[in-house]
Amino acid sequence: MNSKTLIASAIALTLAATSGAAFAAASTTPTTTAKDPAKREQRVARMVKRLDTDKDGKVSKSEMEAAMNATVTVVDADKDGFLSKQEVDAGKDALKAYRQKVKAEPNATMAKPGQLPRGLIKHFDKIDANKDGKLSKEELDTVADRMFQRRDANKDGFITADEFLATKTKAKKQG
Ligand SMILES: [Ca+2]
Ligand SMILES: [Ca+2]
Ligand SMILES: [Ca+2]
Repeated sequence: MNSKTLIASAIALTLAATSGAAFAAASTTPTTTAKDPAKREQRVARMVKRLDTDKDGKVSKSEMEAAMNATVTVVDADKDGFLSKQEVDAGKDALKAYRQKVKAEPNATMAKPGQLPRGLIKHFDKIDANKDGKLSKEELDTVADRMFQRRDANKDGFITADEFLATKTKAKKQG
């Protein structure tokens, strides 16, 4: 536990207190929703842990890129170095299958891919800057870069769990 985690917990508690008995309900009933702040915090903590390969408690750009590359490698089914629309469509299943494979061989040095960015299908045509119908590494890097900048609220070149939480909350409210 570092101070940032503590601050995040404090914020979550404050939010729960101001929204009535939400916190009490969440801790006593087994039914949890996506809105449960404690649950979301756990999820973010797990994600940071997975991405944070040098274990300094925050996610650097190169750590983010490494995860992105691992994801792209799995999703790029025909291994031509580009992601077609079909590959992106099937990406979620491909990642799921891959994760099961990693689980089955815990000693193998396999990269741990993250999730496909949610907007990848929706914004496929926009991301495909040169309009050749597939996403190149460069095109994906541009997106990853933009994502990183947006999340790195204090612009120190690292994304902390707090910053991940902040962007997630904003995204939720829009939808
Ligand atoms: Ca790190
Ligand atoms: Ca491909
Ligand atoms: Ca392209």
